[in-house]
Amino acid sequence: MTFALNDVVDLDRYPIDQPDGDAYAAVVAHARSGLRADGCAVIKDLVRPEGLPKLAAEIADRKPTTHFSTQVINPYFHVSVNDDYPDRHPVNTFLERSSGFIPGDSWGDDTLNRFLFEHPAVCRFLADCLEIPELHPYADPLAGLTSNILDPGQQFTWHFDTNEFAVTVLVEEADEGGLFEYVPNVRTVDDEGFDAIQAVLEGGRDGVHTLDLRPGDLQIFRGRYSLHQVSRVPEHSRPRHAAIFAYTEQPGVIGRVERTMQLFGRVLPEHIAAEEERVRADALID
Ligand SMILES: O=C(O)CCC(=O)C(=O)O
Ligand SMILES: [Fe+2]
Repeated sequence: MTFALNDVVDLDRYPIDQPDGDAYAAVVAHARSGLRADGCAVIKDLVRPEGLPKLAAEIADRKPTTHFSTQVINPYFHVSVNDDYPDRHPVNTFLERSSGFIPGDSWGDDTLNRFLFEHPAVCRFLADCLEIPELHPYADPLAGLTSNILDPGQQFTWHFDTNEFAVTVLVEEADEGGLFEYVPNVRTVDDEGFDAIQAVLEGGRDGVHTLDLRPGDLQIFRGRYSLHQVSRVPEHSRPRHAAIFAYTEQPGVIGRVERTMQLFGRVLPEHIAAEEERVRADALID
């Protein structure tokens, strides 16, 4: 099966394959202003309506391969108490993350989701939005292309990402809940912002933005500095499905064993090899 970019991206409205054009410059300027202001940009209806059912069907077909793991985590994905900090502190505040991920190795090369994720024009466009020279699909075989699944009753609680940025296409929305919420730049490189974070973890709404994301919208998000969550999908709602595209500025990056186990419940030989490579690079005697 071969695809054309226009099958999935609304190139009439967003000609992301024509980087020299005025329309391209306009959408990049829109994304940059959002990213500069609060680390978040939304391109409404980037996916054309005809492409959406195909993305949705691919996710539904692979849903049985979702790795669900209910964990009680702090915003840094840790699960155990740290006695160096007080009880009432973000490091020692643990909330439920009960969503799951469809892993990267569930998607064949012939899927529209992968086609969109890896398309060179999409990578070029995203790099321009993010004001970086280039970006590459994250080479991690499990964490590169995923789908985040929130079934009824589930939530993805407040956290920071380890990646500098993430790209999401909402594919199926919940009838209620399942909202992406974030606190822009609640921490910076030199300020952890613990007090503001703790207030949000305790239910405070100061500084919380709720995104109006609809199926077909593309979101670019800098999740390392902005605390964020996907709110709980109630039991009576349909599930929420999002395609998540991870990229890196350098080619060939592979995730760490520990985080991979946490998110996917397993690792592949590539992860082990990359870990050994790291050890070798750091230690002088081989
Ligand atoms: O599903 C989403 O919209 C984003 C989920 C998220 O924050 C993550 O995967 O780190
Ligand atoms: Fe996240």
